Amino acid sequence: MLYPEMNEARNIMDLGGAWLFRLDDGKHSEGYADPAFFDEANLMAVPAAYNDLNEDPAFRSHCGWAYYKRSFTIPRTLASERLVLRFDAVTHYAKVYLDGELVAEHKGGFLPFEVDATGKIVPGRESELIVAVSNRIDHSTLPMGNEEGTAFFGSDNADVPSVIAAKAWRKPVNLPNFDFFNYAGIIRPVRLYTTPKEYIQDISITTEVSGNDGIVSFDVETSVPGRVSITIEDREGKTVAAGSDKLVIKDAHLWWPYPGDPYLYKATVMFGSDVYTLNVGIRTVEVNGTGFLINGKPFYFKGFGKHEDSAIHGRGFDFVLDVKDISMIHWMNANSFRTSHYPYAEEMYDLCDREGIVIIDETPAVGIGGTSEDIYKVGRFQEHHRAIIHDLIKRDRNHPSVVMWSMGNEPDVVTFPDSAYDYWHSLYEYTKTLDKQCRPVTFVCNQNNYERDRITREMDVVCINRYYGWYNLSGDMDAACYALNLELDFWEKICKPVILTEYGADTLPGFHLSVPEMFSEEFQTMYYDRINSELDKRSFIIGEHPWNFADFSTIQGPMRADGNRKGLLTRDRRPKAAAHYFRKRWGDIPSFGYKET
Ligand code: BDP
Repeated sequence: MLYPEMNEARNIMDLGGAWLFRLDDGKHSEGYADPAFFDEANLMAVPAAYNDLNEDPAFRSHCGWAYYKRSFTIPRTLASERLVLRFDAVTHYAKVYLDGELVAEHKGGFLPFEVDATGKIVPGRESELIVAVSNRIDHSTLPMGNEEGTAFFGSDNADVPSVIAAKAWRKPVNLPNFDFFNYAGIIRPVRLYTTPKEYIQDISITTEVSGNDGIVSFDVETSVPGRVSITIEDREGKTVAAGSDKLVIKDAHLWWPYPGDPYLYKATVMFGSDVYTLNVGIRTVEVNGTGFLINGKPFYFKGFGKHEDSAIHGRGFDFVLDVKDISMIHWMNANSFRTSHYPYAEEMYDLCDREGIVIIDETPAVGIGGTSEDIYKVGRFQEHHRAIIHDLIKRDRNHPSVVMWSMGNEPDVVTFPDSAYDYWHSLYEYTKTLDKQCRPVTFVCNQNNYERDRITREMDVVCINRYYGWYNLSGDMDAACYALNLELDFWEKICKPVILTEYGADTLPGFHLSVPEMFSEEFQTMYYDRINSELDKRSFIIGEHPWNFADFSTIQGPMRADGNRKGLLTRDRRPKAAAHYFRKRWGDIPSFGYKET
């Protein structure tokens, strides 16, 4: 799906701002509020997560529907245009009503959807837009919520009669099977954009390198058959290639990750009176033995698992924060991150293309498990998971920064290993069919019985989250390193590239100790130094992603004091001591050829 663009053929109107908003009062049928319901409404910022924008505790703990409303009128001069209403992300389920008519329903909180509103929105006449949003999570949603009555961080004393009774008595609650706050609402921009009546529907590009030349193949979908013409300009604005599908750029500049030059060409696609421009980065990606090659050279991932998370905005789109995060990524001499645990706002991918930051692009399939039964049999998420992978690849396939797809994070793959194998194997094969650039495919596995887990080893790159020294062997870094090495001996025999996609320690900024114990800044630095020394001895380890880039909000519970504190940065992006440690370490580690033998 193409990102909305303003150019000589297309216009954009932003529908962000202060909308009317009300949490469901339990009296409305699933996902519809009549306009009178808004008589007692609050004001709500769009885009933003609604949870932290009101002091009524119901906003944070709400479970179910919430309603947004606004009116608008667009200029009469747009009468001859095609009008498209686009939502970049509504978390997790949306019903959209235009002047009382249901015009769209969308499941999944982190990918865009749009409605052709031509004829429904009449230029010069006021339109009323109501959006019903559900934040409900269960075994049919991704991320997944628990249905057996226990939140991620609470054992809830399963056989205590009074606790059982209280659980049955309380009003419905979301029980996330994942460790980040379930922020909800219209979290990304809402826009109306125009195209000519005959228009470019979609564009997919693939890039190859042949000798010194770059070959860029375009697959352009149009609303009606017709001739497409394409030109490519270099950074100076000079046309370097022209054609209709396969364009050759002589002596091409390749796109290189930071600190190399992330060179971008500008492609202009023309069809009738429609025009769409996009950045094109020419680079190759492949796995070879235990190497991950970008432009044929072995790349070393230095970076993080991240979240879209900040004070007040929650998970709401925040361009200022994204620019700051890119600056901090550069400051720490990192070159990559994983979009843990959901696709991020498209603006971030565009920044990464331009800044040379490499992305492992992850779906919101987090929390698959958490039940005593076989989740692959009792769950109702499978079709949805496929649809997400399909839409994710369609959205992000043209970004040179995206080098690998992650189908999900930490599913249960050991309780029912055969079901897990069948499920993930077929999803892997499906994902492979969708990407013409044939990027590597993976999923990220949790600390488990790696001998029993049959599927992680089948991924193109083995991505493992490990907390030796934190959740197990807590504080004992000698034992932690011993255990880590036993496991790494196992992975060495698998002969695949391995990335440590998560490892970390909760750390309270400003808590200092002379003897480094857990939660102190000294422990966090020592923990990373000890683990990294072991990673450095293994040539098949091709990346290190500490967990997490910054502290972030989670559900309340006995394991979390003011959220997850494993950030190298605080939630407001101030460095802890470990951030300085990594800045130095990564300054000394090249992006290419670090472990070349
Ligand atoms: C990992 C999860 C991540 C958590 C982290 C932790 O992938 O979402 O936040 O553990 O516990 O298992 O800090």
